[in-house]
Amino acid sequence: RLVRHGLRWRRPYSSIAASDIDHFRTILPPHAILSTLSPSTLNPSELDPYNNDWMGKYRGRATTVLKPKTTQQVSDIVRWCASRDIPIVPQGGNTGLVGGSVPLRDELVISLANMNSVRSFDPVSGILVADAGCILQSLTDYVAPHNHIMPIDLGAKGSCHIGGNVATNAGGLRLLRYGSLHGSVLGLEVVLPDGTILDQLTTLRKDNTGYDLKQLFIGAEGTLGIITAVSILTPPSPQASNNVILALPHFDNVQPLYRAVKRQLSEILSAFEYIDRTAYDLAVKHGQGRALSDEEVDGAACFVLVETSGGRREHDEEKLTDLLSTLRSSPSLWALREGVTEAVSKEGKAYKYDISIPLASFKTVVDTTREHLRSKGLLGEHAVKHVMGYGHVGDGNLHLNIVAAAYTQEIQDALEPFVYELVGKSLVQTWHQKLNTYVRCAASYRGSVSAEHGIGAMKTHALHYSKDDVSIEWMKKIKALFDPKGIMNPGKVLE
Ligand code: FAD
Ligand code: 2HG
Ligand code: ZN
Repeated sequence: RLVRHGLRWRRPYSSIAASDIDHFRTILPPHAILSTLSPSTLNPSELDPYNNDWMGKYRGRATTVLKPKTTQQVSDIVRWCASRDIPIVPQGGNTGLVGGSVPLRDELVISLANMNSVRSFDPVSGILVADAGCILQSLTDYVAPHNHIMPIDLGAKGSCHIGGNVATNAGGLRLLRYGSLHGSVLGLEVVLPDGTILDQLTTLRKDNTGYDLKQLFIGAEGTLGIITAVSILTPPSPQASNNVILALPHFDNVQPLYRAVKRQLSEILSAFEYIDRTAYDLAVKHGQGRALSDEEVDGAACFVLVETSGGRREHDEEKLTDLLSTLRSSPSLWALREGVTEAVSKEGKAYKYDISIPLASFKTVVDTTREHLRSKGLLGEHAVKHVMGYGHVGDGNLHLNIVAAAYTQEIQDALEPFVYELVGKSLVQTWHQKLNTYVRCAASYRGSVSAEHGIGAMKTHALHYSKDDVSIEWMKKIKALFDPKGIMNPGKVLE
């Protein structure tokens, strides 16, 4: 019996059996195998951290989690799974926000958490080679005494893995300055879906020897293979860093401010982040960072956080002071911005739309979504509590968050495809006052339905809003080429 899989047919998946656990015992020590299958005495709740995502939105039914320590062990496990048609979910820190890191059914979870050693660091070139399971913060701490920083920073740094960052091509708070991981990742080691080890762990800055295969795994969300090690370029630590938060009376102030800031700060500008008033109030309510004084926030519609990173403190401060009449420098300003996601999760259940749209439309998209939910009667303490926007202005990336009392089908149906149609390139249906009827008009912002978090399980059905049929067909061909059995993170990225 065969089942349809993208462009081809494949054998149905197998569930893990006790005999598979016996085989895994020949590869891994007992403590690296967590399984509820007989004869184990493991309590199923011990697998909850691996089966549930960070938002509490997606829940898998994995019976078994394996925690290999070496690349060879990963390879041996994957080879066995390929021979048995056992589907696999690679898992890093499980901080992903699109349901990519947890099983949809009873897939095998391979956690990279035990692969957490630095393999090498060259303080001259700044090139770091690390196991995929190294936590981002631990790598930041590792390179700090050598006066280097990681080229990526994000609110989940205390839990997310460098392998997970690469697999999601995470953007974060430093992208404006250091660019995307497609630029700073120099090499990868990957276990392919048949168990073969692809060694592209080069530490070369330049290597134009044909197709750059590693790029395919950056942002593939574990659908093409398991990243086991990463070679990454770390920039020198800035000698001076300043940050300042600005309370703005109108959203219309953001765009001219961004232009002025870019012009006046030029090379020392390292971040320009946006938080609307609702997001700010929520971050303060849930104790993220230091609140500004009542006087400072009086009449503020939104806030921007500007960071400079440069070579000479006096020079940078002078530039900033020239630009701004009041300067407040404090690490807790970043805590406030980074803490919005956590505050949102403390407030309720979040529907997250991570979108690329023109900066000028940030507020319109938030307001339009709020009004849409209001028109459906869904705004209120027991349904949608808040609609807010924050994100990375410099990258044109808005995080539209809708915070509800609970995840419900009604809210979900109200939001999708509404938000995707607003953002993507399909037709939208709008009410035409004069004609007194609905009209279909060409949308909208031709934006991206996933700027930095990925597609995961959440947006497979929405991929076509940002990718045309030809692109999706070639993505499917690439997937089929690397993973003909479709065992690697099934149901993620591609339907
Ligand atoms: P996981 O969540 O475990 O996995 C994510 C995906 O990658 C899954 O599809 C998984 O299968 C795959 N994967 C994981 N490890 C591997 C591997 N070794 N090989 C192959 N595939 C793998 N994202 C941003 O882009 N910018 C932000 O600013 C940002 N801030 C965040 C703040 C908070 C508080 C939280 C909770 C999340 C944030 N995120 C952000 C989401 C972001 O995607 C993740 O935090 C991070 O990149 C995922 O890393 P992880 O190790 O937790 O991966
Ligand atoms: C951020 O920029 C993250 O803080 C998370 O990408 C965004 O919670 C979100 O929607
Ligand atoms: Zn973000």
